[in-house]
Amino acid sequence: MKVRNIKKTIWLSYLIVSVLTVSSVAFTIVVPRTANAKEFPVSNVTELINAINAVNDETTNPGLDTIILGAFGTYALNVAVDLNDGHNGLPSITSELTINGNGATINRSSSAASSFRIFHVASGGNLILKDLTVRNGKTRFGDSITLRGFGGGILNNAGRLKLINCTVIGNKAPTVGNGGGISNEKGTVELINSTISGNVADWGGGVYNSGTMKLINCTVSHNHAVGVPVPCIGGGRSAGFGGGIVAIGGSVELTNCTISSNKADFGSGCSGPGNPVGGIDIRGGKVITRNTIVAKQLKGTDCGNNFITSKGYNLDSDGTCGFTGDGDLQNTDPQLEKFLNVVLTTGRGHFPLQKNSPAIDAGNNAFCPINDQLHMPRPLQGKENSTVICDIGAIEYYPIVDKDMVDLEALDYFFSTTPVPPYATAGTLNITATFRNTSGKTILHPFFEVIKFSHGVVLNTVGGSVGATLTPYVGSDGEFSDNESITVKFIIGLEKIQFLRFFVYLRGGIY
Ligand SMILES: [Ca+2]
Ligand SMILES: [Ca+2]
Ligand SMILES: [Ca+2]
Repeated sequence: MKVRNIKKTIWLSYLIVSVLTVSSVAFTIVVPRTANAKEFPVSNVTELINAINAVNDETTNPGLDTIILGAFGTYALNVAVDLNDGHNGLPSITSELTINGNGATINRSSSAASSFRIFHVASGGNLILKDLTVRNGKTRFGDSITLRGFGGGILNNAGRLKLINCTVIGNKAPTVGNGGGISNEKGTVELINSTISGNVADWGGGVYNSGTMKLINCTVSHNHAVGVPVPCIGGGRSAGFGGGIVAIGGSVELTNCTISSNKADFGSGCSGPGNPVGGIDIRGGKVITRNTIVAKQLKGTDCGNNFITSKGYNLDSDGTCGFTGDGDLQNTDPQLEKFLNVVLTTGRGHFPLQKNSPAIDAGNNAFCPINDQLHMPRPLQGKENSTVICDIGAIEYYPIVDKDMVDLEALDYFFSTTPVPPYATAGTLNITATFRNTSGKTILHPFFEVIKFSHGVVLNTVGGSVGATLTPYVGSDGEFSDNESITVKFIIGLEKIQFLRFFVYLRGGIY
C-alpha cells in the first residue's frame, strides 16, 4: 500500500526470535436469561445445531430466542444437516431467532467434502444476525436452476432476515445459482452496517432479490457474476447478471451504501448479447437509492437494463444509473481509497474516501443515519469552508490530523506469547502510546486507524472489543481539546514471529 499524507505516524520494527508453542484458547460468554426469551450460549458446532433445533421447537421454546456464540470463535461446518431448498450446513430457521455472533465466524470448513450453504430461512422464520461473519458457503453443483442453487451464504425463502454488523464473504452459488452471498426469494431482508464482499454467483454475485430488501450503511464489493461455462446454442452466454446486486422483482432500497469493485463477465442472454453489469443489474422491480455510491466496478457498468429510482444525492462513475435527481452526481469518480478489509471486526470492510473525494459533504442530512458503517458519528464537516453535511456512501470522511498538531509524548510496548486464535496465532504486540494535542484547535470525534503492514493482524481492544479503529477517551466533552493528552492501547496480533511494521492515523474533525 502506498502511504500518502501520513500525518501522525508510529513506526515500529519488532523482531522476536523465540520459538513458541501454539495452543488454543476458547471463549464462552454466558449472559443471564430473561423471562420472555431463552438464551443459548454455545461454543461449538454441535451445540449451535442443537440450539437452533431447540429454538425452532415452538412447543418447548415459544417465541423469540437468542443464541450467543463464543467471542471471535470459528464454527466450521463439515456436512449438510438440512435439505430445505438444497443443502444447508445448519438447520433451517423456522422460528424467531437472534444470533449474537460476538465477532465469530460461521463457515463451511475448507476441508468439507461436499457443498452446502450456511443459513436457510424458511417462510415463517425470522433470523437476526449480529456481529457475525458468514463465509465460504457454496450451493451444490446440480442443485442449480431451482431454489436449491440460490444463496451461497444465506437463502431467505419468503421469511425475514436482518444482518447488523455482519460480513458475508467468500460464498458461492455457482452454475446458474443466484445470490452468491445472499438470495432473497420473495421475503424481507435488511442489511445494516454490513459488508457483502468476495461472493460469486451466476446472477447477483453479492445479492439476489425478488422480495423486499433494504441496505443501510453497507459496502458491497468484489463480488462476481460469472457466466455459464458452456455457451448457448447459437452463441452468447445465458447469464452472469449483476456483479454486486441483481434485482428481479420487488424492491431494493439503499441508503448511504457503497457498491464498488464488483464485476460481471457476460450479462448476455442466449437470445443475444448484452452489456455486463458489474454493480446493480435491474431486471425487474425497483431499486431506490439515497446518499449512495455505485461506482468504479472492476468489470461491467455501474447499473444496467433499467435505471435506479433516485431519491437524490447519489453518485455513479459511468452515468448508467440514471442519477438525475437532486444532488445526484453522474460520471463522477468518487475517489475511493483501496478496500480496507477489517478482519476481526465484522461488518467493517469498507472503502475510505480520499481527501478530495466529491462524495464528501455532498449527501443529504435528511437521509443519513446518525452513524456511518464504522459507527462513527455523522454528519461531520469534511472540508474546509464547508458545512456540516453527510457524505455520500457508507463512510463519513474524517480528515487525517496533521502530524504537527499532535505530539507523541510516550510510547511503550511488550510482546505477549499468548495466542489469540484464529488470527493472532503467534501472540500479540501490546503498545501504549500517549498523545498531546498541541494544535491550538479542537479535534472532534477523534479515532485511530491502524493500517496493517507485513504479517500483523490488527487487534485493537477497547473495553474488550476488537477492531481496526480505536476511539480514545477524550473526556466527557467528547473532544480532543488543545493541550489535552490521551493514552491509547493498540494490540496487534501476529500470525508469525517476524518483523512487524504498522502505521497509525489519527482522524477527526479539525475545522
Ligand atoms: Ca422459539
Ligand atoms: Ca461530511
Ligand atoms: Ca476533552
